[in-house]
Amino acid sequence: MTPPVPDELPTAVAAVFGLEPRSVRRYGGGHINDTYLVEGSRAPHILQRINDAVFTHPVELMDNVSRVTRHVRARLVRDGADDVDRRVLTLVPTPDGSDWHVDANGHVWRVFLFIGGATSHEVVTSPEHAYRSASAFGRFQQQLADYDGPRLYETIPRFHDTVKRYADFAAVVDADPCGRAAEVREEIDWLLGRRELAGAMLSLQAEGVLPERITHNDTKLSNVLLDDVTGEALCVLDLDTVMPGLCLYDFADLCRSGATTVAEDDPDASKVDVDVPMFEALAEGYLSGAGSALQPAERELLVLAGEVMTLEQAYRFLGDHLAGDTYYQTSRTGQNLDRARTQIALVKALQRHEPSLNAFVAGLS
Ligand code: ADP
Ligand code: GN1
Ligand code: MG
Repeated sequence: MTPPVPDELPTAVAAVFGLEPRSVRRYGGGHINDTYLVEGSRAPHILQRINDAVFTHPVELMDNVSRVTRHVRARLVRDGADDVDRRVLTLVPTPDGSDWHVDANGHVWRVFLFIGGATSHEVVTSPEHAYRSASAFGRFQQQLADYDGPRLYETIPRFHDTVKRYADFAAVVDADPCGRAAEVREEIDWLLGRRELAGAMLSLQAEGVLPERITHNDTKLSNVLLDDVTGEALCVLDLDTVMPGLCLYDFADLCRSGATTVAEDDPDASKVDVDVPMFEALAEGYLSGAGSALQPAERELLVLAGEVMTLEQAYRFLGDHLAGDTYYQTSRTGQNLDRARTQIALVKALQRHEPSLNAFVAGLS
């Protein structure tokens, strides 16, 4: 866990970036970084302290973000897009030209232009919303398909290595540092029984069926901004995990976060089911955005990928609950357990719906 940010520090750091802040307040619903909205005499900006307990090489991470945003910006300009500053994140450097600032305690901060008149939604509101968000992530895949710079750093090595996630989970169950395992034995046993499913994507990658690409890796629906007036999906956010990966992971996390009937931390997992119209809209949207970037084998595995990613998230949430809530930001006791339970219920629901969801995907052109 990173230490809390001292109250006066964000304002001081904003000044380092030359922002002349009048108001600096916490902003957004992310689980990882410390995010602030800075308002003052200049246009609003987003200020973030990178969570260096999660991202242990923040300068490499910033190098990735800089490369990726510049590449996407160049693509947008080349394609004649309007309003480019609202369609890609824009890093704002310090007056001496650095994309980041290191504070006295060694933590790394950065500033982006604030994209106004747009909202990142925690919960998907309509199939149209799902379609647009998914097509933005598909388009992001398409925009990065011709990136030919140096290989991006792996900002979290083996981030979507679900077999390692399984092993890490089994280890924390054994260690049980907070004595919480006995209360969640049923969930633990179910998760430990899913080893084969956990390895499904990695086996296909090892067999050469699934190619490595540059992917976002954290495509939950709150990581895209929708225009408040037109509803258009403007900009993909949260580029900290953009690195080499499988594009199926990107569809899968959309499915996990958007094709469900309840919020990620709903305390009543019995309400979880697949929201079929949302799933359909996500699949159509992602494929329309990614277009020719996807191979037939990738298209055929969308549903399985959704199951694996949701399972991975269940290992991570229940593992964090057992570890004492050290990774994800929480606002109440038991939140990570509730999150884990919704994920388990969603894996089961996706498996129940698998034949019809696969048939739907097969019917898409
Ligand atoms: P985390 O990694 O903690 O999820 P994010 O980078 O996703 O952090 O940012 C958290 C939230 O802040 C986003 O969900 C979004 O609401 C808001 N946000 C981030 N960057 C911008 C931006 N450039 N313009 C407007 N809102 C932003
Ligand atoms: C975290 O950063 P945020 O809140 O968008 C996490 C994702 C999880 C997600 C679950 C770097 O995403 O991997 O899927 O929470 N990001 C990181 O809500 O671990
Ligand atoms: Mg986020």
